Amino acid sequence: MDQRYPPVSMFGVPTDVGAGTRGASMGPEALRVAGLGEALRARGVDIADAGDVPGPKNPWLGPVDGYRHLDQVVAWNQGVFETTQAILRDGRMPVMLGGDHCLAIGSIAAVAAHCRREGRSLRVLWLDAHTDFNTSTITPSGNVHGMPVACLCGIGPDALTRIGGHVPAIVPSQVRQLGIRSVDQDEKRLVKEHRLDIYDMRYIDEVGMKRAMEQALQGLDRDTHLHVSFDVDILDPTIAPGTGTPIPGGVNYREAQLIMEMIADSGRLRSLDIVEVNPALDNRNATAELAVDLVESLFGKSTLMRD
Ligand code: HAR
Ligand code: MN
Ligand code: MN
Ligand code: MN
Repeated sequence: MDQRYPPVSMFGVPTDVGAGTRGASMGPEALRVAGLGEALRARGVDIADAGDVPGPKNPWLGPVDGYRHLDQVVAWNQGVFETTQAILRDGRMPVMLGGDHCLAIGSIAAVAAHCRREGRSLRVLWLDAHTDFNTSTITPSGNVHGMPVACLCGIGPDALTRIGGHVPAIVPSQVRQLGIRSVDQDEKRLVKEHRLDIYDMRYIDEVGMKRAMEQALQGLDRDTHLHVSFDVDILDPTIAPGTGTPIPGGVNYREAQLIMEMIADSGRLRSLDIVEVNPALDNRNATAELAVDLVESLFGKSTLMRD
């Protein structure tokens, strides 16, 4: 077994209650069918599949007080929180298979609580086309997958901000966001106000992915727990069409590989979300297969001559 990585437990969260398009609920099976477990096992990673977290069905209703399906979003996130916490307590690395991105509230709240208990610093690398920093008053949609970063930073409904017990679960200075190219008007004001560290596509075009990633990973030390929240819509829709809110101008295949390889090289990866894979919109599971390919690189598979 590969000693560079702690043993891994992946688990599915088959829901799209936080999304504006149905289908991300099928993401966990798509990632399994694409061979995620087998690919990591072949790399020498000790990986177990803990099955799926249960939760309520998607009632598919409009917003109430600025949120769609808040009760269901809370129920799913409580399940994610408990499962993530149990995996961390076992000394294993949680890999959450979403599901839409609202589920990162539960996973990151559990990771933050774990780091607080162990006195370790936490860095969150948010790979996404979107900043996901909306609130009930500024959201254009009411979809909670547009709000998880704000909730984790203490801005949101009590039922979500308090999931991990400590409010806020994290502070903006622990977060780096990469690949950003779609931010709503008021959301833009809010991320600036809270000084989020954002490496948007314009910045990546200008300085290059290598430099952007060096900056995003700057300041990690031996004790840092690195959480990667991988929203597949960071990828360009031409290579990753299977996602609910595709935005043109995303990262290409080589850039995506470099992101993953540089994270692997840091040696600090300790938890992971893979979210927003929507098989109903995909082309023969291409997006799930690409996600698996990239996660192999995240676990140290170099695509060129460095193995
Ligand atoms: N900003 C938009 C909204 O809040 C779209 C959010 C889409 N979010 C995701 N996750 N797909 O990043 O409605
Ligand atoms: Mn630990
Ligand atoms: Mn997202
Ligand atoms: Mn997104």
